[in-house]
Amino acid sequence: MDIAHLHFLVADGDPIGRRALASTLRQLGAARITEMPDGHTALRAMQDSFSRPVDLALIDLDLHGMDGLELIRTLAGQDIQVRLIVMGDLAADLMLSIETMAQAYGIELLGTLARPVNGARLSALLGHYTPFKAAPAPAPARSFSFEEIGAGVEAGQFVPYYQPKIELASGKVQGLETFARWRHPEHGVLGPSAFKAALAAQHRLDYLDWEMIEQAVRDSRQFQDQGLPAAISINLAPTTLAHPCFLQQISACVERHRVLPGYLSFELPESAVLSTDPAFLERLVRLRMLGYGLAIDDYGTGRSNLQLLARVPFTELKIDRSFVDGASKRLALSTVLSSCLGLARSLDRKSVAVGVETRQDWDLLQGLGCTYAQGYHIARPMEADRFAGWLADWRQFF
Ligand code: G
Ligand code: MN
Repeated sequence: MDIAHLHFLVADGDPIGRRALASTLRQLGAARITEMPDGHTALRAMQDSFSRPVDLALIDLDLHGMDGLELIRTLAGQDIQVRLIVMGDLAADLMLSIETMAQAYGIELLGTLARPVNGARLSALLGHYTPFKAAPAPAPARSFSFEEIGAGVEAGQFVPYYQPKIELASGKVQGLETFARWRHPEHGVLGPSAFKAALAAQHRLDYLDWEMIEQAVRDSRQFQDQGLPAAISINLAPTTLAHPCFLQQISACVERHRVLPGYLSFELPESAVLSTDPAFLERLVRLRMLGYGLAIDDYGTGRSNLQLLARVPFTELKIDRSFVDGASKRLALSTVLSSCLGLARSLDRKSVAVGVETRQDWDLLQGLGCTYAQGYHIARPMEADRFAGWLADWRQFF
């Protein structure tokens, strides 16, 4: 990794340690290093709008004046964009909490370093450096009324996009997850943020869910006829599933398209399965008895506990993107991730990591024994008729 173009700040009260660290950085290729002896001068160096901004600050936790923790809080409060590496001699669990704290403040922490600083470890942390992206232009906040959305559904403008789900151990495509997209004649292809809230406000998420189920089951039949992987996961609003006619309707739908229930699985957000409503649980049990799969989506964002989770008849645990994206670089995330995977394993369910965007995260998941992965690293959601072509490309590599 070339670090010659980066501006480093080394903040350390101990002049000997500070000089040693600066010299290690120079050996690794750093050309511009500012050294500061305490928290206040370090803060000023990062606030300085006249000189070149600091890209990466290595700060000692134990700084005089303003210690490392206070410095992190102050940087967050002032919205200063800088990457940090924190140095200290604290126990691993405390370092982990500091990482978590910094992340919660919105400060990008590349990691923590024990003293004396080890050059190889420092070099590995520098490899995690990514420059700040220019803030993307905010999408025009266009929202549509329930009537406009309804007219779009009636006009057949809502279609499922499919994202492949891959078995990590073999690279095989196990199935596809369905995402609703609105092919708007003027505004292009729109995601759920354009229509979900308006449907939810009218308690009519089921209207769109059923539009997606119908098309997904039809596509599953088509994929089977073409010899393609055809297991499909469908995201459902809990109210869609809880509707008294759901089972009858889904049975009619799969019969009409000649698709076996084993090809379908329904995804429900973690918050929904927290329900202790016996009627809802009965519904889930019936679905499983009929052969459908059941996935807990966004796992890790809610507050389900092991006790409750063990009683829900789910087949797959889908781990929320917030614990997956960047886990290979962050100990705090990978710790949570690996505990989610352990939980799935101990309950004898499959695990799915969503939001896998990099090769590094893919490798980490493979090493941790995750069952399946989805994400931009593999494929973006695509239209049904692009799946066969994508699969042919994918199979060239596996
Ligand atoms: O949180 P939820 O699983 O509902 O998010 C689904 C959305 O995330 C979909 O619209 C899909 O297009 C998008 N998505 C799928 N894979 C990735 C990924 O690897 N990274 C990001 N940022 N989004 C993804
Ligand atoms: Mn999902």
